[in-house]
Amino acid sequence: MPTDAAIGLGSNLGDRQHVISSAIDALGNLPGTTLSAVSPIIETSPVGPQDQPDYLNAVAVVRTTLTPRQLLDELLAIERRLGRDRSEPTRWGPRRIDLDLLLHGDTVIDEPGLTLPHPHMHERHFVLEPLAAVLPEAWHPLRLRTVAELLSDLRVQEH
Ligand code: PH2
Ligand code: MG
Ligand code: MG
Repeated sequence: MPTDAAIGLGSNLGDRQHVISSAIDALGNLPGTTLSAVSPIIETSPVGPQDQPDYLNAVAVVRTTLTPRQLLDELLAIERRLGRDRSEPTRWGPRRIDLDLLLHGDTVIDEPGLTLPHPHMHERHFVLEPLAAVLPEAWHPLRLRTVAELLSDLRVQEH
C-alpha cells in the first residue's frame, strides 16, 4: 500500500537553489514513488552554529511503496550523489544538501539512524512552515497534533 511521506530539504552551501531542485527531481524518480507536492522554498537563518550561511529549506511530499528504511537509504544516496560531504566536522554545520525523512504515514520508529517522526520536526520553523504549506492536516502520531497545530503551538511558545 502506498504511503504519503514528507521529506525536509535544506542547503546552505554552493548553488542552493540548483541543489534543492536537483534533489526534488531525484525524489520523483525513486522506484515505487511519485512526487505529490512541493512547498515554496524559504530562506532561513541557521539553527545551531551561527557562523554559517543562511539556508534554503523546503518540504516535498511523495507517495511511495518504499518502506521507511528503504526510503531513508535512497535519501542518503541522493545526498551523496549531490555532493554531500558526510565528514563535515560540526553537528548542524553547513551542508550542500540535507534530506530528512520527517513523516512516513503515521509510522513510529526509533532505530539507529532512523527515528520517525523526525525527532526535531515539531520545534523547527524551517520544517513546520513549509510542511504546513503542503500537509497541514498530517498527523503527528506522538504529539497527537496536526502539523498546522504544531506550527501554531511553536508560534505561541515563541511569544
Ligand atoms: N539544518 C540543520 C541545522 N540548522 N538551520 C536551518 N535554518 N535550516 C536547516 O535545514 C538546518 C539548520 C541540520 O540539519
Ligand atoms: Mg537536518
Ligand atoms: Mg539529515
